[in-house]
Amino acid sequence: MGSENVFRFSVSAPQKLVEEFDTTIKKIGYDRSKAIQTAMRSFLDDYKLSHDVKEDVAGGLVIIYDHDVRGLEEGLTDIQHIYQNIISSTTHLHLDKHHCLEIIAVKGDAKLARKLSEEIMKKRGVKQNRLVVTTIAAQKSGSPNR
Ligand code: NI
Repeated sequence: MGSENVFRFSVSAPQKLVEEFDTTIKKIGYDRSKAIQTAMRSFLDDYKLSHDVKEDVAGGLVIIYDHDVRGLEEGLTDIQHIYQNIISSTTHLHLDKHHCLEIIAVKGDAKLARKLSEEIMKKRGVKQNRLVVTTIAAQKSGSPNR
């Protein structure tokens, strides 16, 4: 680590986000550099798992969408029918009057899981979309004690 080159760079962000970020990292004793580095690493890990993996994966796609957007619910159901081969279940939570959260459990081809996620993200009214997966192979080679 000590021999690693360190670069400085500046980042623009909305004031509110920066304030919340600073308040939060203060609580856990991180400075901005450490917190940003941690966030960058976890972003890269997520990206690798959800984009670079070629074998089968298992996990979930968590989406939050605007309940009031006309046709969105039907559109999301249509997409899920197309990808039914990799979807094992869907759980729907009515968050408040205007927002729904859906957890779509996926198991199968990583490429299809990513495509499902991308198709959903394209829909107007989808506010958050997070695909969290692990490789099935990684579990097989994991600790035998579990
Ligand atoms: Ni709902």
